[in-house]
Amino acid sequence: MDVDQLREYIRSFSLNECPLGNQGYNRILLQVFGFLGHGKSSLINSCKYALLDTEFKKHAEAAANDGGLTMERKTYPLTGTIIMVDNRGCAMINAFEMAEIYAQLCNFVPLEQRVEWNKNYEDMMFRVEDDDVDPNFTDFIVPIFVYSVRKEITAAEIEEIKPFLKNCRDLTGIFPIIVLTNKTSGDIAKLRNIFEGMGAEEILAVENYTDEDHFKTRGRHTLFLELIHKALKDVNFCMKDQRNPKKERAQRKKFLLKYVHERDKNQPPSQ
Ligand SMILES: Nc1nc2c(ncn2[C@@H]2O[C@H](COP(=O)(O)OP(=O)(O)OP(=O)(O)O)[C@@H](O)[C@H]2O)c(=O)[nH]1
Ligand SMILES: [Mg+2]
Repeated sequence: MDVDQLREYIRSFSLNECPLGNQGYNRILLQVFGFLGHGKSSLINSCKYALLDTEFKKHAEAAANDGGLTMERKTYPLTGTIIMVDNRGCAMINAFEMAEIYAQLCNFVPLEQRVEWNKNYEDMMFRVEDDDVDPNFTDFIVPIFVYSVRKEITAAEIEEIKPFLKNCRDLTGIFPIIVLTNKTSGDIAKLRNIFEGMGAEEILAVENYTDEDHFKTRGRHTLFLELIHKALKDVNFCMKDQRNPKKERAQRKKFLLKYVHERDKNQPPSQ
């Protein structure tokens, strides 16, 4: 598909037209995850730029350095149905931050709110209970994992990313789409291999549109539209099967509480 066809496909995508209808979902959340400063916000800006094709505008604030700029979970609508979510990045994946990442993935962290780390089991349980008051089970979640080619991936990171990707798959039914940013600034082939080795099915290498360089080309626009298109193909594939949004939410809740419980069991008691 060329740029115009991709754009048209994305703009006209409707959950109602999926093989078995919308099955109770009313929007698609493209949830963007990744470590601090790897280009999550810039990816969202790039997707908006490629889709809207007006002047380049920074919708999501991108950091001037590596500093953990995005602290809130913010939404950026691409169309009436498709929304990108800028999740809070983490400095180093550890059990505490990881639980929060899962809470964001599973949609138990309210959108447009600051994300706090370091919750204990009780905090997490209360959060989930609060969410039960007005549960959201109408979002179809597609995970996207961002990693910058500029950063040297470590063996420890690989050990942490691998189970995360698999859990994302189990929780959403979709293996996260990998987006390698800064593609001209490192060994892209090596990183691609590493992610393939972790089971990744779709890997896209991009050079995000940034304040410094937002020179638009057909190839660059196409890649961002292809990313959204791939996500929609995943949605379409999953929607061929009978799904139950309420049951899925219950499963995510069980996973989250079990995860936090296991984590706290392995922590030394606090002083
Ligand atoms: N050259 C180039 N710079 C990029 C690319 N992606 C991001 N950047 C730059 O890298 C810096 C960090 O990017 P952000 O988009 O803020 O990263 P983030 O993952 O949202 O960061 P946090 O919200 O802090 O976790 C910014 O200065 C961006 O302009 C890319 O693909 N190429
Ligand atoms: Mg950000």
